[in-house]
Amino acid sequence: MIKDTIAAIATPLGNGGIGIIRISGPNALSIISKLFGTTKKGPEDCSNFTSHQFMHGYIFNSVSCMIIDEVLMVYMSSPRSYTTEDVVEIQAHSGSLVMRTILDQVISKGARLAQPGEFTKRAFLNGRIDLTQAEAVADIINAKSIESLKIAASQNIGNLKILINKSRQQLISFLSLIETAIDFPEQTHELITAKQGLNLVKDVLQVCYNGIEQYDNAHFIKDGVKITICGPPNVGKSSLMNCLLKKEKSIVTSEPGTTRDVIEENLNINGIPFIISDTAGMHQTNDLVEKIGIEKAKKHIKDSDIIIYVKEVDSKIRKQELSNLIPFEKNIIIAINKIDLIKDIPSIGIPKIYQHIPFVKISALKNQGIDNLVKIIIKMSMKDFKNTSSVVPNLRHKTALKKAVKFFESAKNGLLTEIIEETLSIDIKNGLDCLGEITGNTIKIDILDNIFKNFCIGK
Ligand SMILES: Nc1nc2c(ncn2[C@@H]2O[C@H](COP(=O)(O)OP(=O)(O)O)[C@@H](O)[C@H]2O)c(=O)[nH]1
Ligand SMILES: [Mg+2]
Repeated sequence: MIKDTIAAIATPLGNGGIGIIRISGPNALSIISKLFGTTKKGPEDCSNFTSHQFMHGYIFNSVSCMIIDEVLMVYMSSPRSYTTEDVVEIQAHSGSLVMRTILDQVISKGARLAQPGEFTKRAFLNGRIDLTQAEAVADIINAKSIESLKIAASQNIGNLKILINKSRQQLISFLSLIETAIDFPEQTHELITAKQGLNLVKDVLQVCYNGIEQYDNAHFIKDGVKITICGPPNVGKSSLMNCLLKKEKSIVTSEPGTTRDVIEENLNINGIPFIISDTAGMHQTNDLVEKIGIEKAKKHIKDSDIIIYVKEVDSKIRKQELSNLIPFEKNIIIAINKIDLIKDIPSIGIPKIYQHIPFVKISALKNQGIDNLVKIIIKMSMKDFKNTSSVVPNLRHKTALKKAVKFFESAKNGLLTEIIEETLSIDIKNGLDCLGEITGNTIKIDILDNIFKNFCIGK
């Protein structure tokens, strides 16, 4: 059980109006009593302070009694706090030195420096929120578009938890009937009817399938659509990257082989977050650094959702040219660049096998045709998107749902043929465990650590 008291600076370090130091645990109040006073005389006993009420006062150096800062301090008594433990928050002036000095004082009085996400982890372990809500906290902090914020907020108030828990509760009741039937075969046989069970399992399966579909259709709103710009050297890939970003991110020169490493940047178009990557030009080379760059580019192409293949206006696309890209079954757009160089643009020579691929004529230098390119990108991103629900599972949830489906499909088949209570019970139990992984009811400790290690300190 958690018994130590943790502390951290909860706001970004740097100069600002207010910075918050957060303390959580059984000793929060006794620690603050050694450091905080409402008068300039020195620290005082805070144990009779009213919970959830801001107190104006000072933080003192506990040894010299020198005032470190004038602050507002709030004490939130257990269980009405973020972690459900006793929590103290100190609002000080935000400067790195003053914040660190106060934190040092708090730690010298017995608190331990919190690990990333540890406050939220405690909120989860203490049962105030489930795992989907804890994950949503990180999603809210990392949200890069209004749509992703909406999804994160919906998950944070428990919409995914409610959905999963409803199925779990129904399955647990059903499971107890099956177990009774196993223990008392004569007496309770009529308790389970195959129809009853079948309807329930079908409903749960529907919830799982909907969740998986919703992930496939809408996860990009949370995770971002990955776009990779690729093509031969010197065709204007980096120029296109800069044009889309509206800033000079990638180095552009007339020298082939300028871009060697993958350059990545976030971009928000119409509320959709994109992660755009500029890559090294694909060609045969003996330059070691360029070779590594090309390998990295290939890996990026594999991981991306949309590929923009850039080509110069006066060169034809060869029959085999895109053969390396097609197998990845990504959305491809051909961007014919440098149209400003040619007055009468010839009809673009695209081999028959590539004619299903949309193409767009652009000039990255003169910012021509970029609007059309952006329209195609948005259309591709939104292709399968039906915003029917604000509940969008993440990849971890989807993996658990897929595992659950296997067990529930097996349970369904059992119910359709001949009920063998023992097998049915195992399938339902295993399926329940998978659903419990989502909410955190049945989660392994290493997975839990992995989730929280991506949080920031102080959250
Ligand atoms: N005329 C013209 N030149 C361009 C255009 N786009 C890029 N360039 C030039 O082509 C050269 C190579 O561009 P860069 O973006 O570095 O190509 P990359 O090697 O594919 O990344 C540079 O001299 C650019 O100024 C364009 O639309 N029109
Ligand atoms: Mg380049």
